[in-house]
Amino acid sequence: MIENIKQYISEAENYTSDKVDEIEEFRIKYMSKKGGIVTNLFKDFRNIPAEDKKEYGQILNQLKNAVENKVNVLKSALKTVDAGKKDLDLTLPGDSVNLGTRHPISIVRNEIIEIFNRLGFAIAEGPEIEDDWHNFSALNFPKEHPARDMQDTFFVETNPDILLRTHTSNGQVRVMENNDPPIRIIVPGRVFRNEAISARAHCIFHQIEGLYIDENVSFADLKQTLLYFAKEFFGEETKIRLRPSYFPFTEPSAEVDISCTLCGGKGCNVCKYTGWLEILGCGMVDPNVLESSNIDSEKYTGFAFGMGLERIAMLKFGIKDLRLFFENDVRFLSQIQ
Ligand code: 2U9
Repeated sequence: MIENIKQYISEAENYTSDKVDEIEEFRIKYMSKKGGIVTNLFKDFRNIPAEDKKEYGQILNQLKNAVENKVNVLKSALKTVDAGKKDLDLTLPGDSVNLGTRHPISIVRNEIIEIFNRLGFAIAEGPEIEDDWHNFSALNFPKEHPARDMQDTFFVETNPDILLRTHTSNGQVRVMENNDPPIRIIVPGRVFRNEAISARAHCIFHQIEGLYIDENVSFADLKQTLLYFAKEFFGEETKIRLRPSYFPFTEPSAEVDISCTLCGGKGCNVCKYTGWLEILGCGMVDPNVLESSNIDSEKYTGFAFGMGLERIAMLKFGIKDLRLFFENDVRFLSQIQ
């Protein structure tokens, strides 16, 4: 009898299956209240001679534990396999991935580039670290001009000839030096000015400048190009207005306003009740600038314009503080698409 039970123990310990039905069958075979092997052996207990009862009882409990243990182990293995199968269910939708958004300055830059591309302007670029000639002298800045002061310009170490460009115009100068007209380019890029950081100014900002040089380029061409740009960028109903201004590199020069994007010109707190918003500066390229790059100013004329992208992006998206563009806070960036 004892030998039989030992046989059952070894059978139970060696049993294995990964199917629910089979494991249940195994449990019933041993543990069923009606006719289960373990149940029957417990019933036989009373017929066991008194001197054998202790050994019989112990070995029988061993069998019961072996069966129960085996059932538990196999069932929990099944649960793990089930969970594993769930992970592998290829019909489930995937985990969503947070896609980034373009930076508002990039959005505005790309849109402006596209508009001028449609007018035949190619993209050019210049270096951020520049010499005095390409940033100032070739652009008709007099030696004593305040824009050259230490206050406005970041110089590289103590060399007064090497500086961080204060505008992207160095790109146009380099194109003029290396190409004959007609020239029709826009130059996007980062520029640097030694200014205190505030809601309206930063020491690093972004510009797009344009340059068009050919025979017979006139102020009317400039006005029409900028009107086309304003309508494309701010909406068909947009009007422009030019006010006389001064830049060393253009003559005549003008500042350009658009009719207020919020109130359409009626007056509101965005346009400070003037109905107009300043968006860029422009002018006819000064003959001195053409001659500095060996372009015949008797034969060719040109217009140029420049705009700050932070300002345009603030107007387009209704952003009140320019510092937000430099913080890279996703709570801000993700709101602008
Ligand atoms: C060459 C000749 C002329 C580029 C120009 C402006 C007017 C202008 C400002 C707008 C806001 C700079 O970002 S800002 O502070 N720019 O008003 N820029 S005309 O004129 C050039 C450039 C290159 C060879």
